[in-house]
Amino acid sequence: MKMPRTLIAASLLLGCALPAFSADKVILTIKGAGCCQGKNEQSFTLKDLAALPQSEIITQTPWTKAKSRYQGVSLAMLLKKLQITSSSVKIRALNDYWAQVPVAEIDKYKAILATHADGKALTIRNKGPVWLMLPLSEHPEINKEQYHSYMVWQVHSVEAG
Ligand SMILES: Nc1nc2c(c(=O)[nH]1)N[C@H]1C(S)=C(S)[C@@H](COP(=O)(O)O)O[C@H]1N2
Ligand SMILES: [Mo]
Repeated sequence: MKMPRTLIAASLLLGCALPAFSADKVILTIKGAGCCQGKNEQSFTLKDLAALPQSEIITQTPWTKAKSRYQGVSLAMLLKKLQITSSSVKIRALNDYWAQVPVAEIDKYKAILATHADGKALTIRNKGPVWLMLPLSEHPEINKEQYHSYMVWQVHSVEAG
């Protein structure tokens, strides 16, 4: 069937109105020697992440005024599931930013890879699609520079070591 030109134009326009990533696009890759059933890495779409058990952190951050309810997978759970046993992980952003985060802190404070804030998927503009979230409001002792530096936004990969 030949598609009318106006219909093509309309779908292109609609395409532009959609978010910069869809539920089926890879947004996160976990890497590590021996990780992921011997594949050394595993990639996740937003849909894949949403299908895993979800955790929540309700907190304020230095970059957001009001408290929000952040939802996503527990990073400790994901590392365990993928057999990553290193004592730290390198969390890389879409830009050149990265942070080396001790797994002990990830475990202790139940860090999450937030994909939603107040029920809405995080967009790149709003520090998504993935933002490493820590419970700053619940634990004022970690509301400081060192821990802020762990809170990588626009995360695109997590590497063992
Ligand atoms: N993607 C990304 N996440 C990031 C950063 C960054 O530059 N890019 N800076 C980190 C550091 S070192 C800290 S202290 C805070 C800095 O936030 P600010 O630049 O708003 O002060 O966010 C952290 N998360
Ligand atoms: Mo920082």
